[in-house]
Amino acid sequence: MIITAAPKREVGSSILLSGNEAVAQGAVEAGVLVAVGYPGTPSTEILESIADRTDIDVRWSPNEKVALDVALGASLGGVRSMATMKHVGLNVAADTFMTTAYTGVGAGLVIVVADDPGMHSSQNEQDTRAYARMGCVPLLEPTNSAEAKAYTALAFEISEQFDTPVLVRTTTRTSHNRGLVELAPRVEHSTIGFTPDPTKYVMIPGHARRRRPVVLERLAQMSQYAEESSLTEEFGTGTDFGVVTSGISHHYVREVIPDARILKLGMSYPLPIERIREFAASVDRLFVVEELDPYVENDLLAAGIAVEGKSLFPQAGELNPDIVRAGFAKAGIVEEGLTIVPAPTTVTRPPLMCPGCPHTPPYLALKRLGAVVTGDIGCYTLAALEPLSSMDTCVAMGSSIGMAIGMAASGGADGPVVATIGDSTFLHGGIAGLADAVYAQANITVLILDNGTTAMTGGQEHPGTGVTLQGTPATPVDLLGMCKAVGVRDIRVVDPYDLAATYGALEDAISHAGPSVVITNRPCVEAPMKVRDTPFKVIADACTACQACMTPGCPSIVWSDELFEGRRKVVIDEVTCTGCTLCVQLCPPHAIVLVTNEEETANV
Ligand SMILES: Cc1ncc(C[n+]2csc(CCOP(=O)(O)OP(=O)(O)O)c2C)c(N)n1
Repeated sequence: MIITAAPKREVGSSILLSGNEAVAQGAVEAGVLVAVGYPGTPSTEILESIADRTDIDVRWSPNEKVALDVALGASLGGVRSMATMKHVGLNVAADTFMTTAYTGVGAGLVIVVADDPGMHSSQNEQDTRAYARMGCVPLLEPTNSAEAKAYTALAFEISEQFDTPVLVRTTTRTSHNRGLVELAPRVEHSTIGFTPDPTKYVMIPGHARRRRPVVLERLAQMSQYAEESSLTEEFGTGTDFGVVTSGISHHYVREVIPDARILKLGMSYPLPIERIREFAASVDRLFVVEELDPYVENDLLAAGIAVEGKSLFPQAGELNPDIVRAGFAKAGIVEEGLTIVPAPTTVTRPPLMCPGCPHTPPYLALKRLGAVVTGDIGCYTLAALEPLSSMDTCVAMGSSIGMAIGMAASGGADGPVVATIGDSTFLHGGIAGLADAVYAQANITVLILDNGTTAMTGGQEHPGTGVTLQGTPATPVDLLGMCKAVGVRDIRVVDPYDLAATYGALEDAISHAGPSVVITNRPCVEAPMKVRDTPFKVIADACTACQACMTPGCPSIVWSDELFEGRRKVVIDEVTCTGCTLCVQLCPPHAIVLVTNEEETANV
């Protein structure tokens, strides 16, 4: 975990908190005792911001389903509990989620899901409100940090009042924006204990059939709650037009048309449909501004309420004030106006692996070996981009191994099939795939890139790291032992900084009939500790400008102004060079030496 300067939290004070910190604060004040999740942008900081609390059990789980299982178990055990994840995490937890609606809860159970419209750091964009409807689970949507705190605390109350899990949906802007939040004292909720009730908690078909009407009856009660709740708020005046909003869209509308008549939905499932009908009747035209799917819009149309929405405001991507203004201009409500969101003035740079990243050498080797690479999600996904260009697929966490099995079975791959997967992702969703590779005796190699952390999301702990989110030492999962236990017979562990050894290990593994595994074992250079060794430099006179050192795409190596036979020589940025030696190993004229080498002569 990377600890950022935590704001001081004194009861009664108002402090700036991000939406994520505010969600955590709401849970703290509501007396949460177990808070669990799996990292994923934009949700990660929720748990990290309360990891230092000794009165709350704050944990990373290996994946979102396990997190929700843990939170549900704790809730049934009688303590308020919370599970956090990004939107795609709810796909992983969906199996538990859908039936949690049937079991109901013990003490309050809140599931916080952070959507990522615009896919700033996600493999897709999806609207968590669809899950609320599918599961008949209420969903609250804060628009800012103050509401993120208040709604999260309220969600625990709703959960207990209606015996249901409650979803809190944030989006990137509500998760990451900062706003003033007034801090209240924590209200302790000691355990109410576990009350065994197999008809409620053992979802065999006979019991589940009896719970289904309970779920629907509860939904009707919650609809009534939504109609009466102060979570629905009205702003502005006028009868020409009205706007139904939720989440961050609410602020965009107010920014574009400050005095617009607005009905803001704090609870967007179930909808306060009669309240909206009343609002609609009081205006000549009704608009819905919502991010992602036409979820409210379709419900209103189904209820016979005339409304305009996605014909004006896009369904794909994030909204912003300019896009909202353009929609209202198209509708003839406002003039096309000045740009509110200024165009970025930063230089765009392609994403690259870090200098010294231990993921780089294996992909150089895989490229040379002509492998068809089914990749996975993590920092190493950058290998799909130039100059490594050595990943062929990446779909969802843990998919690499199953896809490799299928690719090999298809016979369509023009080269050996290799699945590449990080340690966190392997523990998240890769183990079952590896078991299947053994079961199917698939002719594939699985490359587990063990850098000892969940680097992509900022360096979080996982069951293989030997330490918990709260800093307690833990027994690390033995990846090698696990592969053996699953039944893999051909396993190699290799230091990825040794390019020849890495190439050799992969070449041997590929030539093995049946499933094989290669594990690389260098820690991430950025987290949990910054790994820095003596940097290297280029002896300009010895450089033949062959560009071999450029092939890994190391950001520390840049072109110099000096030419050799018309090609540009290179220099190394000594400040960012980590001393990994990869370029040294690639340099034919041995022109790269340690900066401490006084002689300025090649030493390799
Ligand atoms: C279902 C799901 N949960 C979480 C994420 C966010 N996420 C992307 S990659 C990743 C894990 C990366 O860790 P690892 O596999 O160890 O690779 P590294 O980044 O360390 O190289 C996470 C948590 C996601 N994309 N999908």
